[in-house]
Amino acid sequence: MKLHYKPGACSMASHIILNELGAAFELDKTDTDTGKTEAGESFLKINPNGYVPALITDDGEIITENPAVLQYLADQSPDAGLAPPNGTLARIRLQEALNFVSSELHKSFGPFFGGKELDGEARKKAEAGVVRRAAHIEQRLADGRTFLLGDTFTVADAYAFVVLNWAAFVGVSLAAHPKTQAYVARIAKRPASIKAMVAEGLMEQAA
Ligand SMILES: N[C@@H](CCC(=O)N[C@@H](CS)C(=O)NCC(=O)O)C(=O)O
Repeated sequence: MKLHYKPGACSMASHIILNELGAAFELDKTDTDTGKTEAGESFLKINPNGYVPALITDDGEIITENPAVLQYLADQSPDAGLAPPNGTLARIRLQEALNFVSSELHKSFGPFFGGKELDGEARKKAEAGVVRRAAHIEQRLADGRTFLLGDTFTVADAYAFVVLNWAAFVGVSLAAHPKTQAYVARIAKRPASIKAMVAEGLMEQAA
């Protein structure tokens, strides 16, 4: 398998899951600005939308869109338990969580990555948008559960972790949501997360 990624971007969720699974994979650091893969090919031929992640399977299929890529990966090794079995209510709950992360939480960061400096009212509004969506994560964790669906880590947690981690990067405080902060710190300590962050150049390898 080959994962087209950008350091620290949402594609890191799939990178973490590949590590969790101990799968054999290659990485291609793709430049979405120039539209070129690491090998210098046109990325638009792989994903006409021009964004990561894009996963090339061992059969040569191209899979895009975070919720689809993540579920595909989880289904390669069902025994790893990174997604509940298809056809169960638990799987629907996973899809509910993935869609929330994708279309609400992830998109709430859009204004910070729009290429324009945010100041004054625009910044306040953008910060409030992130904090409002993070409140939903806080509610999910209110009963003391470790992860979004309960006590088992799933692909939705990898995706939520990567997105929530952007808060620190763009300078949005999640102090109003202490359980969410602890959740992010917990997932950051997983060996699969550390390995992905080191490989993507976000942190140094511990001595
Ligand atoms: N709907 C897409 C969104 C993916 C996305 O937003 N990717 C960002 C990185 S987090 C990206 O590649 N942006 C570069 C661009 O759009 O040119 C998905 O869920 O996979």
